[in-house]
Amino acid sequence: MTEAIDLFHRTFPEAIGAQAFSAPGRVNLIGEHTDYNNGLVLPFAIDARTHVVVARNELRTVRVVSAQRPDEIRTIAVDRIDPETAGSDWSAYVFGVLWAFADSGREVGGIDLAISSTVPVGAGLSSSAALECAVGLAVSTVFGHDLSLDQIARLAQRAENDYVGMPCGLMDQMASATCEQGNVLFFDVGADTCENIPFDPESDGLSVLVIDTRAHHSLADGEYAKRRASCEQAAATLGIESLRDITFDGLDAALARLDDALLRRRVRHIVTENRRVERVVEQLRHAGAIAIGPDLTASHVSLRDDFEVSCLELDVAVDAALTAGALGARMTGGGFGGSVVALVPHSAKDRVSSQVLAAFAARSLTAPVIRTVTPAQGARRD
Ligand code: GAF
Repeated sequence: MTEAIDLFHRTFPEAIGAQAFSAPGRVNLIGEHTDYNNGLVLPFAIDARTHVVVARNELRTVRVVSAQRPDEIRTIAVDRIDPETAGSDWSAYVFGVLWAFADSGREVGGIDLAISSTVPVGAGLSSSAALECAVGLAVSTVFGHDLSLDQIARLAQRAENDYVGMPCGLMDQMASATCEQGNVLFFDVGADTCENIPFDPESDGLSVLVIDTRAHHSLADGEYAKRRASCEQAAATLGIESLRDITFDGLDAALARLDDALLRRRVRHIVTENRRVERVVEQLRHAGAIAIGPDLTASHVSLRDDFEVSCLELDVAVDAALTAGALGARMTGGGFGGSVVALVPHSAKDRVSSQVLAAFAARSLTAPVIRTVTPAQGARRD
């Protein structure tokens, strides 16, 4: 936060009345690629955050600077923010949020912003949602809209879908905006309900490790959109609104009605993944985190074999973590690179870390970054 405050005052020395906001990255415990199928997800916020310091200006212009590139101020006139001319760099996530406010009939004006972040970019930990939600809360507050965090999440998703051009679901923005410390967020997208479920692996003698493989594949490169299109095609073929409408017991009958083997695999992942989320939620309620490992690992196998969104680095990390004593491990986020989440007994933590590092070194892969994470607070005014 101090970095963003200093950057703001250095860059915009004439500004008065600056305010600070932040929003976190997220790890998804389970429920992958289910959000845009009206399904179930179970993310939690992590204590890596994007900080934004803002003040209104009288120039009817948006000016934004980032600690990563402190000498470049990105500027755009408020009335010229238009998806047709949106660039593809980080400032699009900021301008896109202002566009989403304006496009939904909410008045915005000139604003100066300074940004700094500890959410790693390209690690599958939702750095873009953290930026959008921090900016969304800031814009809502300084222009007097006082939207709920849920509304901010939806505007942030709108920015990403329609301004940046990434057809994501709502999970990441909902997690970054609304998660609560000490809880996972059970978000049923189709029913549009959110429930906080206490998640305290430490009390079960467990840690959650996030292994950032540093294989940074962009979700905007088309594979994510292809997965989404396949799911929509399967739903259309089956004559249903979304794959959420297929129950676990109805899976075999649905698969029998699909000729295309690829679509069958995609559908099987979504339906079994929703089932795994339900089971993990039940386990967290009744048996604690100690019981959820097998479903985490089964989720990875399904994402690897049926949804085909894993990659060598993710598989190596999962396999090494399990061999070294993790109770469960899976890729988290969109895939094609990014991070693995592993549930690890305290006694095996050092062994898991060193064996994952050794497995990467043995294959001459870039060394991963391994962090312990705990469920943190969503977007807030600081
Ligand atoms: C990305 C998307 F942004 C999310 O909406 C979600 O679909 C996820 O991939 C996969 O579960 O993070």
